[in-house]
Amino acid sequence: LTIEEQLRHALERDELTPHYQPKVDIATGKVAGFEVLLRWNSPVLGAVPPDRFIPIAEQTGLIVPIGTWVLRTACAQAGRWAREHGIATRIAVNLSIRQFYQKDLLQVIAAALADADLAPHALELEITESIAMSRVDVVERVLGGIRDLGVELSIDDFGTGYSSLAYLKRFPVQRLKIDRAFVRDLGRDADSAAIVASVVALGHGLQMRIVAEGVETEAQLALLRALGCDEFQGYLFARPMPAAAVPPLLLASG
Ligand code: G
Ligand code: G
Ligand code: G
Ligand code: NA
Ligand code: MN
Repeated sequence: LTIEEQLRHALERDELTPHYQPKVDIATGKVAGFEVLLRWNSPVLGAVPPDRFIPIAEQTGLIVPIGTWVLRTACAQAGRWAREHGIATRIAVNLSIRQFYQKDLLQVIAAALADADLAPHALELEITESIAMSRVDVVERVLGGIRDLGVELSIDDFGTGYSSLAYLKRFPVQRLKIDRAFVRDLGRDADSAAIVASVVALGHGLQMRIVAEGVETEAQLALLRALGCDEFQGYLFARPMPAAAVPPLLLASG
């Protein structure tokens, strides 16, 4: 049986689970938010990693219903955390380019927030540079609409695509996430430190916060702090975790 056939039934069979990975404010050490990362446990195929099934979901269009479900589930979860545990945090949901071209995307986002009773600024959407570089009229309508809802935006995997900051300046983006390839090579090659320093300088010049992803060592974190990054995410602090692990983590970390 193929991944595609199994994926078609994964939603209705309740095989998909969002996990949550903390983003930490480098200056205060406090958890600033969580990225939502999907996990698929298929009874037929076992645990299938997202870098295998997300591309198939994108090719087949299944990412549209799956993406809507992730958005609604994560918003509902954050709404419950707020009501039941007094947790005010930000959740970041990945948005693929297929969803970006979905005609009712803005209504889907607005309904997810309303049904979850979640404040718009508690939601962030992570888009890739390819989205930001798409047809300019669509980009301005959709990103402008997301901004008008009060939802935040970040550019994911920054530095791996073709966007220029001059172009990004026109979009209502609050954060840039430096791709983990640059973080991995920090301290190993001088070029990666130079790239991180440039992204920080230009991003800060555009009033954006800089998030480093894939941080695994104290040495990387020390370099990122010295280079002026604002937030980090990575195994050094925590791996993506099931929702039930989030309230205890926040209680323990103050
Ligand atoms: O969790 P992991 O680092 O293995 O994720 C691998 C890839 O899958 C990353 O590019 C991540 O952005 C993507 N991914 C994980 N969950 C989602 C999701 O809910 N929606 C989309 N569009 N991509 C996701
Ligand atoms: O699929 P839908 O009818 O919602 O698409 C809305 C518009 O966006 C259509 O004009 C369609 O051709 C266009 N579109 C859909 N997907 C893509 C894409 O991946 N890239 C670009 N550039 N346009 C797309
Ligand atoms: O493309 P995107 O940035 O959404 O991908 C995030 C992916 O990075 C997820 O699959 C997540 O599991 C993974 N990830 C998160 N932290 C680390 C880390 O410290 N090291 C590595 N190698 N991967 C990480
Ligand atoms: Na992401
Ligand atoms: Mn990324």
